[in-house]
Amino acid sequence: MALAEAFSAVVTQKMNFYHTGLSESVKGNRAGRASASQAPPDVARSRRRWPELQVAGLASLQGALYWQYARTAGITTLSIQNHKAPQRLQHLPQFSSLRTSSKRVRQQGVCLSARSFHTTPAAHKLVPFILADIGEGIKEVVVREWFVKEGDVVAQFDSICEVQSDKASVTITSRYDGVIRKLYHEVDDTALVGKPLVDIEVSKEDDSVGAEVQEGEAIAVGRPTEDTAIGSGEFTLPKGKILTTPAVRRIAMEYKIDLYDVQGTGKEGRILKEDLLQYLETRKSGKKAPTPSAPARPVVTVTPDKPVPPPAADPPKATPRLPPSMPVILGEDKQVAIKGFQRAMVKSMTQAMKIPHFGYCDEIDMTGLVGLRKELKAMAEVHGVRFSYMPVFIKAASMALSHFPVLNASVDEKCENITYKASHNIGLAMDTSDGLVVPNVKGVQGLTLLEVAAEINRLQELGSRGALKTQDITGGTFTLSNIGTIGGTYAKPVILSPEVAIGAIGKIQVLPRFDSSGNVTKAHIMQISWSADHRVIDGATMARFSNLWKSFLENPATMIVHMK
Ligand code: CAO
Repeated sequence: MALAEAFSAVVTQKMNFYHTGLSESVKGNRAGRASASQAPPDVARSRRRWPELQVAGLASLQGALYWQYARTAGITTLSIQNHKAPQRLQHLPQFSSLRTSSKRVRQQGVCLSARSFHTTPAAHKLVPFILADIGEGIKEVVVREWFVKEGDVVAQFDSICEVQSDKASVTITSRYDGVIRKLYHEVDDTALVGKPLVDIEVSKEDDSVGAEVQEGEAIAVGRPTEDTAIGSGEFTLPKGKILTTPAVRRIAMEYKIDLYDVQGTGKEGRILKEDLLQYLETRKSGKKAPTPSAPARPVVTVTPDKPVPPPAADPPKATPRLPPSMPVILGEDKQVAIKGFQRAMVKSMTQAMKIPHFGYCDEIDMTGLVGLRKELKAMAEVHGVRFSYMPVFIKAASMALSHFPVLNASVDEKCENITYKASHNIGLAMDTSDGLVVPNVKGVQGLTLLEVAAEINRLQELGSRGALKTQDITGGTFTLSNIGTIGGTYAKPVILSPEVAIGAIGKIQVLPRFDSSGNVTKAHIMQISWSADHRVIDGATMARFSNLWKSFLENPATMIVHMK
C-alpha cells in the first residue's frame, strides 16, 4: 500500500462510524476535513432519528473530532464493535450509555463492569489540572497559546497549551481524557506551578486516572533532559516542545514515530500531516530523514557543485534588520508585567551584576577580512549558506580560546571552583522579536567556517520565529554579542553567568588610518569590548586573548594556517 494510502486508511479507520441501522461510512479525507462540531452531512441528516452511535474500531474513540461530533449531536448511546484497548473507553463523559458485545471489554473494561454500560452525567467529576513542575526550578510561566477552549473534548496527550518559561517554551499536554470545563488563564497571563491550568471533567469510574486525577498534574512533552549542565551549579533542563495536532500525534504513535525526528514545516515549526508523510516516505525508502534538532554539528557539503561566482564589488553593509521605528505616543502611564525572555533577562542580569567585571577594549583593522569575506560569502552561497562576519568572529574566538582555556570556563555560585569546558559552545546574542536570546554554536573547535555559518543560519532562522529549542540556548561556554549589526562602536557587555567572559563587537566603519609607511589610507575598523570575571580572569590574560583573536581577524591567512 502506498504511504499516502496508508495514511488515508488510518484516518478512515479513525473516522469510520455507523449510525445503527444505517451503516453509513464516512471515509478518509472527507471525514478528516469535517470540523469538530460539524458532522459529515450523512450523519448530520440522520442524527435525530438515530441517537445511537456505533463505532467500528476503538481508534475512533480517540479522535477528538469524533468525540466532539457525538457530543454536539446529542448522541447519548455508544455501541462498540471492536475493542483493542478497552481502558480507553472509560473516559466518555458525553455518553450516558455504552453497549458492547465484546468479551474482552467485559473482562477488562472498567466501564463495562457491574457499574458500567449505563453511566450517567453524575458519574463525572471535575478535576483541576495542575501545572506540574517543568524543571529548572521554574515557579511560573506565561501562557502563550491555548490549543483548547471550554467545552472541547480532549484525550490523553492532546496539547492543552503552550507556556513560556524564562528559559524556553513548553507544550503542556493532557494526561486524561475528558471535557475542558474551565480555562484559568488568558493568553499572556502568568500561571503558577502547582496551581490549576484548566478544569477537566473526567469519568468518575475511570480507575486508571484514580489518584493521579486527584493530583491533576499537567505533563510537558519533550525529549528526556539533556545533560548540558554549566559548572557545578548544575540544573535540569526543561523539556523541549513539539508543535503539532493531536491527530498527527496519534498517527505518529500508531506508526511508532518519534516526532522529534520529524522536520515540521508549519508555523513555528509545527509538524503537519504532510511532514509525517514525508518522513514515512523517507523511512520506507531507507534514506536518513533530516533531523530538525540535530544537536551539534551541522552538515554542510563543501564540494562546490557549481562554479563559484566572482566576489561582489560593493563593500559590505550592515543592512537594517528592523523596519524604521515609529514614535510611540502613550498619552498616559502604562504598567506592563515583565514576562518571558525579559524575565529571563531580569534573572540572568541580576545574577551577572554580582560579578566584578573587568573591561578591555581594542580596535581591529578588518580591511583584509572585508575583502576575503566577499569570496567566502560567494562560496557559501553555493551551498545555500549565508555567510556574514559572525562565523569568522566565532571561529577565531574558538581558536584563541584553545590558547586561553580559562576563558572558556565556568565558575560555581560561590566561586569556589572553576570548570574548564572541553567544548567551545560559543553563544551569540540575538536580537529577536521576543527580545534578547543567546543561542550557542556547539563544538566550534571541531567545525569548519562553513559549518559554523550553517549553524548560525539555523539558529537565526529558529530565533526569528521564536522556535529555538532548549538545547540551542543552554550549555554556552563563551559569548559574542555583535551589536555592530545595529550600530555603535564600544559597549559594556554583561557576562552571562556562569561563563567568565563576553565580547561585544562594534560596527565596521570605513575610517582613515596610517599605513606602515605613514600614509593615510582607507581602513575598515571595528571595535571590540570585552568583559571578564575579574575574580578568575586577570587583565593580562584578557588582553593576550584579545590580541590573538585580533591577529586572526587582521591576518586571516594566519587563521587559515592554524585552523584544524
Ligand atoms: N559591522 C558591520 N556590518 C556587519 C557587522 C558589523 N559588526 N556584523 C555583521 N554585519 C553585516 C553582515 O555581514 C550582514 O551583511 P551582508 O548581508 O553583507 O552579509 C549584515 O550586517 C546583517 O547581518 P545579520 O545580522 O543578518 O547576521 P550576522 O551573522 O552578522 O549577525 C546576529 C547575527 C544574531 C548576531 C545579529 O543578527 C544580531 O541579532 N545582532 C544583535 C545582537 C545584540 O542585540 N546584542 C546586544 C546584546 S545585549 O542586549
